[in-house]
Amino acid sequence: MRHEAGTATKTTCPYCGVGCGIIATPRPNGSVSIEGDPEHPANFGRLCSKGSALAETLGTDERLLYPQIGGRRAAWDEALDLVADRFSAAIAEHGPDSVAFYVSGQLLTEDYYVANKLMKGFIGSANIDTNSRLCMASSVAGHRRAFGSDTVPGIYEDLELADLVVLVGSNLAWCHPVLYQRLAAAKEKRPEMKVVLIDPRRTMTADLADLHLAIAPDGDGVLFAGLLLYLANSDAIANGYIEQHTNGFKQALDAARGLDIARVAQETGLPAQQVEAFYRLFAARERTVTVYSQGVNQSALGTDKVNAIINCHLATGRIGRPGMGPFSVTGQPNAMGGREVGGLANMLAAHMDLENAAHRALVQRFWRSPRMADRPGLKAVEMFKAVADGRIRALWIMATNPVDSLPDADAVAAALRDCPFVVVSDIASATDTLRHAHVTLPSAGWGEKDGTVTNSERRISRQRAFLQPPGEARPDWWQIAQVAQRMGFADAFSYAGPADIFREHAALSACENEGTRDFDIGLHAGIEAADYAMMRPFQWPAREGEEVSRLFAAGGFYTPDRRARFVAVSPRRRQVCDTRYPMVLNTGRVRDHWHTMTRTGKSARLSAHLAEPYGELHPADAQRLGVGEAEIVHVESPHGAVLVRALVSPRQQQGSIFVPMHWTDQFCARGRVDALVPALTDPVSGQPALKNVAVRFSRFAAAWYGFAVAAERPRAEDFDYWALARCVGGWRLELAHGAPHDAPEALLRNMMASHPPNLEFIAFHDERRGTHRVAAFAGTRLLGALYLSRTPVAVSRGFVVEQLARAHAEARSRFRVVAGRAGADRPDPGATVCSCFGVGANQIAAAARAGCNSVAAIGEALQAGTNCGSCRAEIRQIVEAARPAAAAE
Ligand SMILES: Nc1nc2c(c(=O)[nH]1)N[C@H]1C(S)=C(S)[C@@H](COP(=O)(O)OP(=O)(O)OC[C@H]3O[C@@H](n4cnc5c(=O)[nH]c(N)nc54)[C@H](O)[C@@H]3O)O[C@H]1N2
Ligand SMILES: Nc1nc2c(c(=O)[nH]1)N[C@H]1C(S)=C(S)[C@@H](COP(=O)(O)OP(=O)(O)OC[C@H]3O[C@@H](n4cnc5c(=O)[nH]c(N)nc54)[C@H](O)[C@@H]3O)O[C@H]1N2
Ligand code: SF4
Ligand SMILES: [Mo]
Repeated sequence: MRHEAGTATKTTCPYCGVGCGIIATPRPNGSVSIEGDPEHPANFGRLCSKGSALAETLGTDERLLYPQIGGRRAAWDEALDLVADRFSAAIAEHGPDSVAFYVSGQLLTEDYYVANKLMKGFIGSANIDTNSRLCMASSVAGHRRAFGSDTVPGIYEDLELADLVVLVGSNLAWCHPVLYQRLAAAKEKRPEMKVVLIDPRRTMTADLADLHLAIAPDGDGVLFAGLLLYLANSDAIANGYIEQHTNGFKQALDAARGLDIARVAQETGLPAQQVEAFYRLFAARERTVTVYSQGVNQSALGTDKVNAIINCHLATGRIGRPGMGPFSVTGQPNAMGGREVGGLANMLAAHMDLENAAHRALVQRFWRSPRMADRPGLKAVEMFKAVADGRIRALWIMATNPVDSLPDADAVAAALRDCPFVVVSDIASATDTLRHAHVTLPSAGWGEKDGTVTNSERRISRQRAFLQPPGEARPDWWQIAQVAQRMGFADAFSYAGPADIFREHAALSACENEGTRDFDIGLHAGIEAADYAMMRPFQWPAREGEEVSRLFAAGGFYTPDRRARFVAVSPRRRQVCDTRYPMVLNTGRVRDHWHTMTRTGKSARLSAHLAEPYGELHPADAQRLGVGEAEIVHVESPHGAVLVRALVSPRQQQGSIFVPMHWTDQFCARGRVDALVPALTDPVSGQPALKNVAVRFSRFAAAWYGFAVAAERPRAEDFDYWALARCVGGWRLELAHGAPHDAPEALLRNMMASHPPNLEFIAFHDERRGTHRVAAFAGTRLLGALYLSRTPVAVSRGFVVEQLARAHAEARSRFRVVAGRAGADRPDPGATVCSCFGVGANQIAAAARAGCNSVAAIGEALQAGTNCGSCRAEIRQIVEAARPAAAAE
């Protein structure tokens, strides 16, 4: 369905697993208005910075528009025929296990369902795995070990109803911002509610925490096993629940033996009083929710960590009741949907088990398929090893960017380079993975395609189209179905649209279910296209005549005896460092970017918050290695290296360096952090350990540093360090280089994409100090400016960036550009904090010094923090830092 300008469409955000409802309204001028949907039960109208900026990412520049074969434009028919032929040929010659699909939690459920059906039921291999392996696999495995099914028992409201919320390895403020805001609002209403944060770093989420445990990397298993022991000796223990609904309590307790508070403190690097304070809080508060995310999952001990947490909830019977439960928050918008359709190599469709012969028979009957995979396929990391050693001869990658996001990422690139046939379906025209594609398929993106996604609380919502796909882009489900038809499976893949697929998926979930499987959306098994179009968000299970929002309060687990299983985890902490690689590399996310930045990198607003790859390290480590603030550091492991900006901060633990996962070869010289990460996985879940990597770092000896802006994308590839970001009116560029530079004017000229005849340079040189500033104007327009210095360049980025969009008729205004500073009449706004209103740190600090002594007061004075609210924690920090200064004035 296509909409006229002015028609509002209800849809769901394509970023994180909170799954916020959005109202999108195309405007007559071609832009789109994006608002939170006040009726959506995930967000009730709120949106975070990324959701609010969605309109800025919808432009058709940098989009794939046509299929390509070997880099030349091809017709859809030719490309699809080729994919089908090459897959069929590989299967005929080397068997079904010689081909693979690597898919994504960013596919819609309908896309995912079709991909899984083709691979498992028609090709007859289980070689379909997903980037959710890097994301949720340990939670899935932990759920299945404990509950017998991959079930998230609780709902978002539980975070608001709880008396204690424990956040483990979750930077909720930046990664699930709307859920964080719901929690923050609930805590403001009920200040007696407590929040504990368990994270080696003091993240912005600590802003809300009454207690922050800066745990040693991978210490969580020990902490929660010790908690189990503590709970067993407290009033919190729920003997009735344990007896009636669980097995294995005694063994779990035995495994934790000896973990008294002193031992736990020693193993986790935490002060004993902190451990005790946490244990006491947990024991005393029945309404407890433990939220966990990648600090738990992305570990070689990930599944054990998950079960150590779940054990504590089972032992206290705090599960499935209001305000209680273990809560794995999912990362991607459809991580849950992918699990529901069986998109992981070790699962079948509709939460059925690949290892279960009855389940296999049921699904095969339902699909009327010629064959059925009967053993688990290759999990992501193994899959790429199999690509490397030639076992996989044809690979189709959809909606993920493995050359950046898989561990040992340089080896992944090499494997793709050598693979005989690689197909990539994406929306972006240039990614590090697309470089290796033999066939490139242009997908319809968010706002252009229809389907469903499931959020962290099991809520299924519609994504709806409100724009025409650009060029010849087509939805992913269509691409897969077309290939399936051409491989000879026309009957089973002749879907007219996503409604057809959803209906089939719903019917399979209910097929011979009768309450034996958790995932059941039988209520929608007969849904018509018109009802699908109108479908409102709902939670599963959704059976006829039954409403369930939470599970397991009264047992009813999906194990054979319907009892939950305690898992006897033998807790240990994983220490990875040695004398050669003495530092821990920790990786993760920043507030305003999404993964490999193919979408958020298009937004100037989102790129302003953090504009380059950085390594956050403790002042003591920086000093020890002679690294100054804002210098460049070289971080390396035996697998690879990156160059990142040093961000010296006491929020970071000593001995550890944090590098975000977002920067790729498209945006910087050497920032692909997964090149450093070994391909080491959790033995149960196969999830890679992305957060605890042994590295060393050293200062990069820069001969000079540079900062530049340019109206057109500048050339930067010649420099050792470069990082490119969008800004209003063009691009901004950070530089550093080991060898001396050429004449600054020549340098700037070389970087600039075009050179109109009226180009005019104005420069300032201080040879003695090594400071150079050059600006290039064409008429009144600034086309480029470059600032060079022997130390990190100190011009006002905010000011310089703004000059691209201004007219410079007067000499004075041109000289200011060269100076890189506003006049005294216009103070430097400082680094962007509030991306919605473009308010900088200096402005906030000035307002705080002038008497705005709360986040609310800053909001009234500057608007900062009053739209999406994602920056409120940062504002509070600045206000607090300004307090003593204000008092002294
Ligand atoms: N802004 C933004 N939001 C996102 C995304 C994004 O790209 N950008 N991506 C989405 C996706 S797919 C995901 S999976 C989620 C991830 O959401 P989160 O898991 O919240 O995010 P991360 O930054 O990956 O990691 C969380 C924290 O784990 C901590 N950590 C590291 N090691 C340990 C440890 O041993 N123990 C403990 N307790 N903590 C540890 C890190 O310091 C980090 O602060 O975010 C989603 N939301
Ligand atoms: N070191 C380290 N590595 C990590 C992590 C970490 O914390 N640390 N986190 C891991 C986690 S949790 C995750 S989820 C992954 C994420 O890593 P990736 O999945 O590799 O990252 P994305 O940038 O989200 O890639 C999505 C791709 O799909 C494209 N795309 C967008 N919409 C569509 C569509 O509708 N159809 C198609 N076909 N393509 C589309 C985008 O342009 C982009 O190229 O990274 C993992 N890697
Ligand atoms: S919290 Fe932000 S990124 Fe996540 S779904 Fe909501 S608006 Fe989108
Ligand atoms: Mo993720």
